[in-house]
Amino acid sequence: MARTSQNNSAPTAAPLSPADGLETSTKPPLLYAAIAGLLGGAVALSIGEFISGLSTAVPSMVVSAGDWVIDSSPGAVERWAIDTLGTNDKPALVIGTVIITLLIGALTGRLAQRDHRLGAAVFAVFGLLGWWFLARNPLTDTSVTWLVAFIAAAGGYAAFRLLYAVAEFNELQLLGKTSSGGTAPLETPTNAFATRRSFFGWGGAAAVTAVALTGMGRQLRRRSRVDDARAEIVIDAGTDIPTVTGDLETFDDIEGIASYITDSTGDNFYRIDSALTIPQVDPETWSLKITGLVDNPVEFTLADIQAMDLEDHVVTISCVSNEVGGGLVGTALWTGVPLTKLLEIAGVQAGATQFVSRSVDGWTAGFPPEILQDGRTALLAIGMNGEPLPVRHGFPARIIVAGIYGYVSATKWIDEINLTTWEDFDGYWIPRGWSKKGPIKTQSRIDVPRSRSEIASGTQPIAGVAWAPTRGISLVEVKVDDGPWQEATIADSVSDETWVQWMLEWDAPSGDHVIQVRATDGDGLLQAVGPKRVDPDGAEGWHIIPIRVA
Ligand SMILES: Nc1nc2c(c(=O)[nH]1)N[C@H]1C(S)=C(S)[C@@H](COP(=O)(O)O)O[C@H]1N2
Ligand SMILES: [Mo]
Repeated sequence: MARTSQNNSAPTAAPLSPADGLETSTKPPLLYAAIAGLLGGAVALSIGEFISGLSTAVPSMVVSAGDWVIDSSPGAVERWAIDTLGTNDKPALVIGTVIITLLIGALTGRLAQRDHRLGAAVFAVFGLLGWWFLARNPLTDTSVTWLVAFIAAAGGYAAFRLLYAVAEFNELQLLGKTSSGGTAPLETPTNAFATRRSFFGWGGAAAVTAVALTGMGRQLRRRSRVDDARAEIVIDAGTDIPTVTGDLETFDDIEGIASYITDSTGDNFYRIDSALTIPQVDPETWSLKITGLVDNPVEFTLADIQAMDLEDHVVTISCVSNEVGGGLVGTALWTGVPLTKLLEIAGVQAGATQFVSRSVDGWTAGFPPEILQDGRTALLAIGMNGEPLPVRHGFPARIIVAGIYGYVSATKWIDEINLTTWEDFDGYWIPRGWSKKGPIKTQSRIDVPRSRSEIASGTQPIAGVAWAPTRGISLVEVKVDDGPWQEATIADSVSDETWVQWMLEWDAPSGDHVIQVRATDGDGLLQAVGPKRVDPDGAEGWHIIPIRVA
């Protein structure tokens, strides 16, 4: 298709820029080639999204790629991302993955200008990567990964080739050549845009297809398949939730204080996990295996668990990443089977020095089983505040162990308990720079008045919560400006495994003030003044807030 200098003098050659070399004369301009590649990439991704909407056995390729980024980034980077991007780190990851794919698509267009085989090669690599991201995702049914990746890559490549061919054809026309290569100079100077407009028609169609497939996939996925099944499960919490029944004196009436039992509907109860999409576990087919250093490896269905003697315990759980004064802590009535009971059935061997739990999506946590001997609450929980576990909190079953942080114990969507040795295994967060043992540190928090708020002068409550499960809280003290530490009143709590609400009445004088709180645990140990950052084993420090009294 080489253009000769004679051809070059034809009037129709005018729209071509001088930069177009002899060999590249009928190749689409870079912009068009890049758009073709970008849209091909978009179509490929959207096919993956659509298929993942059709089947729970196929997670989204984009999300799986994001999972890989999370899994392979050092803990510090993941922490940094969570800190800087806040709870937006997950959408940001997904958007980042999409943008990178689109950019690579655009580059593919550029490569294809040189040699079509390069374009095909990039889509082949895309397919391979897509396959690999899917295959390493524990939620994937691996028998279909090849097919999904192939369909996505092939569909994307087909879209790319189509658009590229349209762009190429347009260039031929601009050159006054037929697609068969013959020269047929046009009588009127060709309007380059009019000739190229068909490309935008096809390109628009590809874009609409990609958006529609993605939208349908997301819609299908959103229709959470387990919500209906969950609604049918009744949690027979033998105990009524304290305070709902009014059998406990709490400070729930103080406006702005964290209520003694945290609302677990909606998103009021904090949620922390590494899952880009919340695992949807079918309770009908779910089972929990106990494996490793046990005499009788066992497997329980949900019906097996429900048929056991269930216990109810109010327990405060907290995240090791909770900053001083932070909200990554909550209290609920948990219903479930004591872990000791399950371990008894499995017959734990003497050499077992680590209790590892694993979720359906491959997340893991481990703690020394010897801590269970002090009688603390440790459950395979299936109920939260009298309802089946909310899907975001681990439906159908999770671990709750009083007194240790979530990252070493509280596995949601659990499907395996493995008894092993302390040395033989590290849970998910350990190689990412977090301490292997995670006892919850004593913390206290001022909820009322809000930090940096302005309140009226006169008698005002200073109030909040303090927790040190399983040691309990024996004293909470408040200090205003340079005044003395004053003892706050502590509300009722059901046990030392929960937080306590505390309150101090304050005769607030006008002006700017600083309020501090500190707690002493049930062992008589004063909360550490720190300050210490959250990693590697939990923040330390007294909560201090500035406020203004009008
Ligand atoms: N499967 C799974 N379980 C998990 C996690 C996770 O990332 N994946 N995160 C843990 C952490 S770090 C905490 S603090 C608690 C939080 O439980 P919640 O989201 O129900 O409040 O869940 C734990 N269980
Ligand atoms: Mo956590």
